[in-house]
Amino acid sequence: MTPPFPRTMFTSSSVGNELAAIADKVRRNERITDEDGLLLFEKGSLSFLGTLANSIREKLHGDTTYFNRNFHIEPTNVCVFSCHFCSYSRLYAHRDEGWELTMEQMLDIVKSYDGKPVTEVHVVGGVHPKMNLEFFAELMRKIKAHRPDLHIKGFTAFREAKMNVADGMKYLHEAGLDSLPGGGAEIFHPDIRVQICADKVDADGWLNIHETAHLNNMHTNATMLYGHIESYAHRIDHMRRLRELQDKTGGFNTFIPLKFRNKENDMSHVAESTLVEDMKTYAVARIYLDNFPHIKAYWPMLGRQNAQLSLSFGVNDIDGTIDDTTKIYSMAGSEEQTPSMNTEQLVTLIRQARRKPVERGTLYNVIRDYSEEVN
Ligand code: V47
Repeated sequence: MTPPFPRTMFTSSSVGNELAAIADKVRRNERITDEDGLLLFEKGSLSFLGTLANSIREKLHGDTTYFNRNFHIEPTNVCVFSCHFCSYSRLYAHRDEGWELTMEQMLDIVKSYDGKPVTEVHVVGGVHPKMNLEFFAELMRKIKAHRPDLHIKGFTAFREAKMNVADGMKYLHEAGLDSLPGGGAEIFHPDIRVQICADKVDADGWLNIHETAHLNNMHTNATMLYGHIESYAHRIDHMRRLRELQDKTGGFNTFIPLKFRNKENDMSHVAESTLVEDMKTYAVARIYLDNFPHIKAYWPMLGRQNAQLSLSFGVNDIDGTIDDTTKIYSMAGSEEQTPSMNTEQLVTLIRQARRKPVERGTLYNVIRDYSEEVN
C-alpha cells in the first residue's frame, strides 16, 4: 500500500521530520505520545492534520457517517453549580427566570413522539437541588413504561448525598437509564477547571462516574469544552485521561469536542475559536484517541456547514435530528437558534460531503443504511 504521507510532503526541517515520524506511526497503527499530540497542535498544518485524521477515519469507517433520530428533555435550567461558561443555567435563588418541568410535562414531550421513529431521548439540564435521584428514577420508569424501545441517554453529574456513585448508577440503570452522555467533562486539568467550573465534580470524580457506568455495562460518551482559556497542553492532558480510562474499560463510544460559545455568560470577553482551530481539534482528537471508535461533531453547536466540513477532519458522526428540543447552544450563541433537521436534511448534508449516511441507534447499531439508496 502506498504510504499516505510520502516524506517529500514535508520540508527537510526537524519539525518536518518529526511530523513525518508521527505520520509513520499512524500508518503503522502505533499510538502517538502526548508530545506528538502537542506537536500536531502546534506545528501541524490544517491540510496535514486533515489528511492524517481522514486516513484513520477511513480505515475505521470508510465513508460511513452516522446520525440518529433523537430529541431532548431538558427538565430544568436551575442549577446548583455556577460554571462561568454556561449561558443557560439559573441559580436556585433566581429560579423564577428559569424553567422547571413537571413529571407530566416531561412525559408529554415523550408522548408527542408517539408514532414517530425516534430511537433516543437525551435528558440533560441543570442540577436542581430538589430534583433528586428518586425523581429521575421515576421519570425513567415512566418513560420506559410508555415507550420501552426508547434509549434513555441522560445525566451528566450526580449529586446525591444518600447514595454513593456505584449504588446511584445501579439504581438509575435499573430504573431505565441506558447510557450516559459526555457532558460535564469540560477541561479536566485543575488549573483550568478551578477557573471555569470550580464547584463542579473534579476530573477524578467525573472519570469515576464514567468508569462506574462502564462497570455496569453501560456505554458513555466524553466531551471536551475547548477554545477558551485552555492551552493545547490542557487539551492533550484531557484526552490522555480519557484514553487511559478507555484502555481500562473500553466503555466510551464517542468523543465530542464542544466549541466554547461566548454569548451571555461570564466568559463573554473570551473570543471564540476560529474554524481552523475547530477543524484542527477534531483532527488531533481523531489521531490521538486511537481507542475511541467514534468522533462526533455536534451540529447544533458547530452549525450545519461546519459539521459537514468536519467530516474531512476525522469526524464520522453528526448526532441527530434534535427537533428543536435543546437550548444549551442557542442560548450560548450558536448559529442554530432552533436546531432541527429532518432525516432527509441530515442525509443530504452527509451526501453533499460525499460520505455515506447511515442512521444508527445510540450504541451504533445500524438502523438504516442510506448509502445504497438513490439520491
Ligand atoms: O458539559 C455548556 C457544554 C455540555 C457551553 O453525549 C457549552 O451525545 C459551549 O454534554 N459553549 C453539555 N459548550 C452537553 C453535552 C452533550 C451535547 C451533545 C451530545 C452529547 C452526547 C453530550 O455543554 C456541558 C458543557 O461542556 N456547554 N455551555 C457554551 N457556552
